[in-house]
Amino acid sequence: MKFIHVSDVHLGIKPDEGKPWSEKRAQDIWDSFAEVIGAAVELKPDFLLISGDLFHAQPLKKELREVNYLFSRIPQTKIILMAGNHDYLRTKSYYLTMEWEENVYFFRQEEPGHFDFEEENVSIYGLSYWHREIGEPVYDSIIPEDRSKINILLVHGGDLQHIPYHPKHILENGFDYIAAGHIHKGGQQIPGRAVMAGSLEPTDKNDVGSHGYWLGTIDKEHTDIHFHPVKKCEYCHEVYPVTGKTTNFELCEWAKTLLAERPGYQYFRLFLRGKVSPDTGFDTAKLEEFDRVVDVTEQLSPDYDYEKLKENYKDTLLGNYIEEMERRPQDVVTKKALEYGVNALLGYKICR
Ligand SMILES: [Mn+2]
Repeated sequence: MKFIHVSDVHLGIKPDEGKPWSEKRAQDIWDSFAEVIGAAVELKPDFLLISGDLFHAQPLKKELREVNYLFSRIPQTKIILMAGNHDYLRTKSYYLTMEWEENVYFFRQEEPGHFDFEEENVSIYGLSYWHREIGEPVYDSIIPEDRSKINILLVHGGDLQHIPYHPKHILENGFDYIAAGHIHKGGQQIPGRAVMAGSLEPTDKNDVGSHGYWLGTIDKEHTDIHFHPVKKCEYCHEVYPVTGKTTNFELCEWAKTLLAERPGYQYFRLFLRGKVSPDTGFDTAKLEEFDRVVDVTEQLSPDYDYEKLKENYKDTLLGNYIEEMERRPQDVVTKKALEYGVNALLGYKICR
């Protein structure tokens, strides 16, 4: 049996609000989902598993129509769908009144249920969120009815407020594959058996790394699963090591080179990191005007010459403070306390 596993598409989200490319990113998320459907047209998997948060919020009627149209393009594939914590069901949710294509199987209840597929010898278990949060570990206690089938559990959660679960435990209960979603950084939790799909695309500037969908084959004996990146957007965090000599021109050159060298789908958070004179600041607003620069953060600490300060401020509060701090065990806390204290006594604002 062949399947595509995808999660956390968050249709309807508008990432990087306020940035000139924000609208494009919103459209890209729809296009990426259409790309997954395109892959299904070509590869004809038996199942398309969508592990929750297909929508970023309650879907509009017209949004569901768009999705249903895409589903109609892959009649040979059965689509298994659930609502996650973002698009959780409520009585008036359009999810419930939607007239889905025949190939769509939607978990309507918060109580675990399952769909059986005789021809493929597959049972798929799951539920939909009816609440923003579910703290009980409900997945851990689901037992598949027939162990001779290929039993798959559609999962959305993994943190304390969203159905915490133990992949190993679930597999021991008799499941052959856990198709998980919710955590936006994906990966194989148990190789070939439990996969956190990750969000199809990053939805936040801190979702670094590759995003995409998973293509797998499974039978009772083995699974084979591969990640397929969708390259519409990848956030990268880049650090520039600044010194006392760094200039704004130099930083602009660096950013320009970075943007020219790296592929157009990469977007950047830039960090300026280093020890500089405590009154140094850089023109971060200028860098933030660059295309594909999401934001710029200064992580600067002052390059004090403590020996010199001690000499110049001997027998004053500042001199005594430095001496006292130097008598303490030199761990991270002491060093930070020394730096913050000196900042305060010299009248500088405290650096982050
Ligand atoms: Mn979620």
